[in-house]
Amino acid sequence: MPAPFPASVPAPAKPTLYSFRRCPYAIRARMALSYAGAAVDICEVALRQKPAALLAISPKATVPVLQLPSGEVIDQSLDIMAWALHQCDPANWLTAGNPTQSAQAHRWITLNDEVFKPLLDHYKYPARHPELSVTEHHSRALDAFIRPLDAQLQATRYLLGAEVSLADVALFPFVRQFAMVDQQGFDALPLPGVQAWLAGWLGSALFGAVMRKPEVKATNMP
Ligand SMILES: N[C@@H](CCC(=O)N[C@@H](CS)C(=O)NCC(=O)O)C(=O)O
Repeated sequence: MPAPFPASVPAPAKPTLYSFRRCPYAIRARMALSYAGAAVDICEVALRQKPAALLAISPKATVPVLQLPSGEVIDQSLDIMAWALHQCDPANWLTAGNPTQSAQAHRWITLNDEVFKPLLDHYKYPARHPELSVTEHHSRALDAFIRPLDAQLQATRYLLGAEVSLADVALFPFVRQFAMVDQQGFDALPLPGVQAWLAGWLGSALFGAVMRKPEVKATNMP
């Protein structure tokens, strides 16, 4: 639930998104905000040195966090996506009016966030999880998530059918990370549905726009 500002933090004139460029949660939030045409200032955060303003409005200190002029703080990526799509959803990513599709989207997102994300972290950082080999971590992520995803994406172009939905946008940044751990190995796997779907997202104008590097501010070097 959006929380009101602590009294000491002034509300910004424009919505401000505290973000980290490569973070999959932040990517999904920026995708939805950009698609919705929401005018947002992006504040790129160094995760090792988070700004005091972010810590003041969201002590849990994860990104993304959206700070609104109204005095609300939205500090979960899915809530930021929902906020954006309630402003404007021209292609009906929310599948409004279709409860079956909404339930399917919810199931995919839960599987991603609660099952796949921990397995992805184990695969990315096997030294922190030495109970299994990297190959075993890879297999677990494949079996629990990537293969079911591939089966769906061989059957339908997007996760819920012929059209893009919230689920596609919420999931692909995590699959991107999985692929990037061993790109050649990923490309060689028999996953035509996931590979084509991921390539489509990575080549999209929307993704290109949200991954643009933040401008480096000019300094007064002598
Ligand atoms: N449930 C949160 C998770 C966000 C999250 O874990 N973000 C990571 C970056 S990818 C983070 O900020 N971690 C805190 C840190 O690294 O200090 C959401 O959906 O927004």
